[in-house]
Amino acid sequence: MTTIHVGNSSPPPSSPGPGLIPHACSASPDLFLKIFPIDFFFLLLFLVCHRVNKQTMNATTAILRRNALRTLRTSSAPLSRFQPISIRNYSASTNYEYILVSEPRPGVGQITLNRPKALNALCTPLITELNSALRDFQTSSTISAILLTGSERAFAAGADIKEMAPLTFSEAYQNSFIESWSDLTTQLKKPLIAAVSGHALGGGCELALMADILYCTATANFGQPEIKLGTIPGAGGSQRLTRAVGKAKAMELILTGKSFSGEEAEKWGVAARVFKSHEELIEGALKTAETIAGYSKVAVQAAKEVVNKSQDLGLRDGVEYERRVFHALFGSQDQKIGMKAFAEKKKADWSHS
Ligand code: CO8
Repeated sequence: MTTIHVGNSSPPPSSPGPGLIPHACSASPDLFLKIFPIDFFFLLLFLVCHRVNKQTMNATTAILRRNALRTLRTSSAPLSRFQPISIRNYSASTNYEYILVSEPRPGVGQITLNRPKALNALCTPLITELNSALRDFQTSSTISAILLTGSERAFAAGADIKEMAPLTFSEAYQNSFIESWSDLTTQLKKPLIAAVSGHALGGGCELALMADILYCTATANFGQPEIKLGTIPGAGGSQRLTRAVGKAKAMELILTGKSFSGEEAEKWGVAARVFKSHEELIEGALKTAETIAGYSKVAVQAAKEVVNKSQDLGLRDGVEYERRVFHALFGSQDQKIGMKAFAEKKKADWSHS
């Protein structure tokens, strides 16, 4: 696995453009050299002002850059609020405590939940890091598909119970506890594959259900055991699991807190595929991610968008929505490239536009 450097690497400007920091002493030194014989005092004054101004500007630029990086790493704001930022030349994995970030295959970004002592229990800092890594992959020009996984023993054993235990209603309500979790799926435009081995319970099960494609091992342990803790699923479990397995099964699972296996997950349509071992799971998920990364990014984004719309719209509106996006793709270069390549029996060389 190689560590990934994402985003553009344009250095910050060494000095701001005209008008950014207006100053009486910002005129060209040449001009002042011309008037040097006339008034030496003013030249001296200019040089002092110019130097002070430049130092101030450099310091300001450095502060802005530092603050931008800090914001990028800690914010849990929705993805939509994040525009590509030019200051993104850093190793994504070095500063994370609870996740590992890598690019195991061309075009594939991998996030591995890495809090082994707590079976990857989803504490707030872990979710903040996960959001940050997903945002980086979303804005990266080289990443086309994302793999999210945990360890062999646990994908994630739920939200961090010890963190939640003392939380009051007003704290949870006023701070919109876990609201940013759902941004992962609603804002991410690149395909997300969850590879689940071991426990995927409570919030862990919900996180896996947020992915676009779910793969698991036969022995994976899914469940919504919140009822045993005196609460209910809070990150979409009652909605996504019900859509996946139907009301009767979802009701039974959520009301009893009973677990279900990876094999059952595949049989019930929760998982797209099931694998015998952890190694096969990761390899299978990477292959799928690599296949997706080999297609036109425009078409992949559109495909994900229309499938997701089916979850929100009625059939008639959904079909109409799909047709609109289908029509729109005739405006893309990749539709021309793909169809021409087929007719000429060649491999398509996508432009991603
Ligand atoms: N939160 C915090 N710590 C956890 C969690 C968790 N969810 N799960 C496991 N751990 C910790 C244990 O406390 C233990 O720590 P320590 O060694 O310090 O005592 C360590 O992980 C290992 O766990 P076990 O010793 O219990 O390991 P076992 O192999 O015996 O059991 C189980 C594994 C079955 C997974 C067991 O740990 C378990 O039942 N965990 C709790 C599962 C659960 O109830 N999950 C649902 C949590 S509630 C939830 O997710 C609500 C979602 C609401 C929306 C999202 C909100 C953020």
